[in-house]
Amino acid sequence: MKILYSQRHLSHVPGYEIFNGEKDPHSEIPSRVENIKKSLIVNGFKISKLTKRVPLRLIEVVHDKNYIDFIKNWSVYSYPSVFPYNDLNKNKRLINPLARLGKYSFDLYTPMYKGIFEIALESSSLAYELATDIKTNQIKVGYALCRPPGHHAEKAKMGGYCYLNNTSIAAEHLSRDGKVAILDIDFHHGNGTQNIFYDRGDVLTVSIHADPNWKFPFFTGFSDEKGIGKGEGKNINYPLPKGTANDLYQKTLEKAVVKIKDFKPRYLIIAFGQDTHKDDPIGGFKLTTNYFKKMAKTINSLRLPALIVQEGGYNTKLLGDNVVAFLNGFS
Ligand code: SP5
Ligand code: ZN
Repeated sequence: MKILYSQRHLSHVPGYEIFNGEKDPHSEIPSRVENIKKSLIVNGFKISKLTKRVPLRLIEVVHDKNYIDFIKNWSVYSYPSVFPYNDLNKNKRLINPLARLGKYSFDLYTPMYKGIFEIALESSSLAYELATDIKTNQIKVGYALCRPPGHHAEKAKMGGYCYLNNTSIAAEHLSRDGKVAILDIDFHHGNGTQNIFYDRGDVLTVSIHADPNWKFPFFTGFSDEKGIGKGEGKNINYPLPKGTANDLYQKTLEKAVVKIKDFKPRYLIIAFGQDTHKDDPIGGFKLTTNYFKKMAKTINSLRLPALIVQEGGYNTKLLGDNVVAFLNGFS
């Protein structure tokens, strides 16, 4: 198993998130990835350094060109204050920075500042390099220690601590060689990944997550969102209730694995968050560390070349143990 890390994320320190009009401490902090890295080393995993840069033209297939330019050129530390209230000027080039910030965001958890584009790009590059190694048959399994995370970032909107959709960028890259299945096991619905591949028949998106009637991202993740056009039937959501424990999660995961097997993909990408753990501060499921190992075994019964992409998970003390349990179950 090849594991990729870059220290570039250390300079990404969001000051706070805004909840109900108040500043809250930000959950998406550097010690998340640092804790995972430490545990991996202690447990004998080797960590490799990034050597490739994701090409801009690949990002431009996944994300809207104007959205990319907006992130690239932003200059001050900012949170949105207004959001579009109708679609009337959806295609107009809005020039007011407040309008642009609202247009390209969907929450107040994801600050913008100068330099975030290069940091997000480095995070995507980790997933990209491993996807390339999988394409060229150099590895069977890779784990990208991405930060910032990506699965909430839509074609043209950031949110949920995500700017560029690392998982989707890797999926787009792999999809040139054959069908790709994405299994999203972060606690939250992978709305960005769903949005990006919603009309695609060659990329299956499956997400197991907290019921949106209960948790973020609130507006998507319902089971009747099944894809459109060629993508019809190729988006599958499994919303689960508050307090979901190992048993119900396992039953759901087994169903998801059958769907992936039926799709007959060439590659598997796992959007992996540890916020499903029982002691996660912003989750609400009850999965145990031991269960992370069984989860991985169940997924790996597919025996597909697999890219594991780091997404959420906020109990910085336990992230490492949960990742180690999962990777041990995989190899
Ligand atoms: C990648 C990922 O896991 N993103 C998750 C984004 C969800 N953020 C919602 C956090 C809300 C927590 N703040 C509630 C504070 C109550 N005082
Ligand atoms: Zn999450």
